[in-house]
This record gives sequence, structure tokens and C-alpha cells, in this order.
Amino acid sequence: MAEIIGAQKAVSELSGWAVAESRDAIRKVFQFSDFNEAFGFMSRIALKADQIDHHPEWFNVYNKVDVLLSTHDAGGVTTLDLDLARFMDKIA
Ligand code: H2B
Repeated sequence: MAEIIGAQKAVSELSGWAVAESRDAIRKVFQFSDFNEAFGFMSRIALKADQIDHHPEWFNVYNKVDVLLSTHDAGGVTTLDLDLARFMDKIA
């Protein structure tokens, strides 16, 4: 099981991510030029997420992807979320 680090610590190590209001999770809204770019991003993240068996909660409208990361099995933000957030920032 991945180690819980908490949302506050995770956002302090990232840029553009915020502590979610609802629970121990981190959130970022990615904005792209159009739907094609947004969905391309989601496709690449989806492949990675399935490889590492760690999946985002996300909501897409046209060129925006609203992402929430948390480790359900652990009940909070872990190093897995930090790693996935860093990967998303690299791909975006
Ligand atoms: N994704 C996230 N974000 N948190 C989890 O705890 C989690 C997951 N657990 N993806 C995985 C799948 C687990 O349910 C499967 C059975 O390995």
C-alpha cells in the first residue's frame, strides 16, 4: 500500500494543483486548445493509469479536463497521486 502524504504536502511539491474541498484529494483543471487536444491528453493518461493501476477521477467538457487525484484504497493522497500528477503535468 502506498504511503499517505496528504493533499497539503502534495500540492507543495507541485505547481497548479490545489487541495480539494471535498476530501483528502488534489485537484487541477487542465485547459487545452480544443476537444481533440483534451481527449489526446486523456487517452495518454488513461494508458498510463491502467499500467500503474492508479486511476484519476476526471470530468471533461470540450477543452477542459477537471482532475481529482486520491488513493481510494488508502483513503487519502499518497505518493501514487503525486507521481500521476507529475506525469500529467509532463504530458499536458
Ligand atoms: N485508483 C485510485 N485512484 N485509487 C485506488 O485506490 C485504486 C485505483 N485502486 N485504481 C485500484 C484501482 C484497485 O481498485 C484495483 C483493484 O487494483
